[in-house]
Amino acid sequence: MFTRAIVRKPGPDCGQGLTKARLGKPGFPRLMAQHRAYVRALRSLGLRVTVLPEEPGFPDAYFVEDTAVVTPKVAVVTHPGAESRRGEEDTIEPLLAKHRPTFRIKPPGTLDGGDVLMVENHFFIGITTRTNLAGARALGRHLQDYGHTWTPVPVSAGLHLKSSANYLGQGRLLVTRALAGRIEFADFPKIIIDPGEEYAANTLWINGRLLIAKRFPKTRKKLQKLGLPLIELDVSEVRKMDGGLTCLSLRF
Ligand code: CIR
Repeated sequence: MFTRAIVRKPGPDCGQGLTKARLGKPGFPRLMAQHRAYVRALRSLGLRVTVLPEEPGFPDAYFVEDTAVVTPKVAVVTHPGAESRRGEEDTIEPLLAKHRPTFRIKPPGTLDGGDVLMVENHFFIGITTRTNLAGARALGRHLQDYGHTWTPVPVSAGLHLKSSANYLGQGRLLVTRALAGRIEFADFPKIIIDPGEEYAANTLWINGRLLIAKRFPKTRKKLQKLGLPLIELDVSEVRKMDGGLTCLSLRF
């Protein structure tokens, strides 16, 4: 059960962040409107949302998910894989330390929160261009110390693990075809994304409800069949910077 979330406002320098999306620069007013709608959606689900101010000089800082991994028992602040993002985590650490015993990933380990998928007590940690094995092992040790289990998952498509795989509650996963056959996910009932809708894999499950990206009709239809209440949000501007629904918050 999540009760809180932390988000950060995007800044006017949002177009200077990292991206491989080739969808053009985000429109700042539209991005802000989408961000506000996201915060409203989290609040409508009963979460207490802390909205941090923009962080000048860190155009990707509103993707707060990458700065930490928070479980019901422990928080681990990351050492982000992209050099331009290092430092974003410093303002997050004291906020989490109020709620959880808090640890940090140290170099040479690198880790982005977008690579960490929590499935009840188990954590899948994507090994990507942002998260290395040393970072995954360091996180894994902290998780184990608090009674969690974990497995690494090599990821070759998409930016992060959660760009391609997310939790739907009740032991179910939503995955792209690229990850559907992975042995690590073999024991889970899966909904597999249709080719062309890969972006829609980034859904956000919160307390039995699911936030999904607008304009992915095939995925929406599949998810509707689960009987999960869906909340559709427009994240077109977030997508231009390679971000999605999970990236915009830390939930705990
Ligand atoms: C980056 O490349 O780091 C940002 N532009 C996007 C980060 C998205 N974060 C996430 O998926 N957790």
